[in-house]
Amino acid sequence: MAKGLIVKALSGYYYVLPDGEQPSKDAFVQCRARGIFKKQKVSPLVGDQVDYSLTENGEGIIDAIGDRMSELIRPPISNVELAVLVFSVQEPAFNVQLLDKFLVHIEKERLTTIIVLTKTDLLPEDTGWRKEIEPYREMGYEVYLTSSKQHLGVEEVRERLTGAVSVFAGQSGVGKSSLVNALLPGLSLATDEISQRLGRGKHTTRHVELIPLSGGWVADTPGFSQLDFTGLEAEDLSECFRDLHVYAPACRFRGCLHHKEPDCAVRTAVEEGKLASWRYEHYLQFLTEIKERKRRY
Ligand SMILES: Nc1nc2c(ncn2[C@@H]2O[C@H](COP(=O)(O)OP(=O)(O)OP(=O)(O)O)[C@@H](O)[C@H]2O)c(=O)[nH]1
Ligand SMILES: [Mg+2]
Ligand SMILES: [Zn+2]
Repeated sequence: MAKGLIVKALSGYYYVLPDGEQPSKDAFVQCRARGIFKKQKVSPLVGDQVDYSLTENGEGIIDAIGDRMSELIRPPISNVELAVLVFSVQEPAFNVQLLDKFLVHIEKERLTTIIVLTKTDLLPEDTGWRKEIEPYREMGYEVYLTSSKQHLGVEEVRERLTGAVSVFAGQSGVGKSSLVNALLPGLSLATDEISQRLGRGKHTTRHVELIPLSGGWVADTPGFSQLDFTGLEAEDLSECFRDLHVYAPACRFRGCLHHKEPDCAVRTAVEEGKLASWRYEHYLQFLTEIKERKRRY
């Protein structure tokens, strides 16, 4: 039995880099997963450390999956330490509500998050997004402004990713693959224009893939438009809003949902202008979504 790392999943195959080998096209072993995984309802993920054995036809079979340090459902990947949330300032337009949703998703997994804004060349002068992103810096998120087209901010992102295992996540068409290409001259991941009619990307990237980058790995992933709150309980939502959560310990009730409960310190903070009301509104919208999901099942 041999050990390795799943670096790519595509059409039922897993591409495993054997431990101790340098990544190159010939180094990867094309593997299938044992049927037992399906029965147990687990599927191997890119990022998994696995045990595999070679079959007669030269293919591999994944026999066992190592313990996961972290696991994301969207994009499907395990064992990353850093999530890079990618948003374009335009095409598609920057959307703070979606950013808050992504942040909940990532905070829930307790991953470190950085925010990368792309396509700054499309809006050279200040048109709102600069003001919209500022509060996130104040919340403690690192924010990077980039243009892959003009190679702006790319070196700063590279420096941050050095030595880490990170995943790019974001809507289709925001420029994830373009940024990975800019980080790695010589690489040519497929990219495509967004649909002008729909104002969004065409889901150009179809699979998750770990790509070696300065002593670490970076995963390019397919863009997604929908995110739900599967696996998140209403009581756990406020922890995913850093700025809001600092007020929670002062609420009268433990388990306060910061909605209609009396003596809620979060609501007071909003009334006193200490907490941004738009953040609180997003919190309430997501809370409603979680409650409605419960009602449906
Ligand atoms: N002007 C400008 N266009 C960019 C920039 N980065 C990417 N684009 C364009 O945006 C479009 C989408 O880029 P992709 O890299 O394919 O986007 P993606 O996020 O990988 O999309 P999916 O794979 O569908 O999730 C392409 O036409 C790129 O050329 C940039 O910095 N400036
Ligand atoms: Mg892509
Ligand atoms: Zn409260």
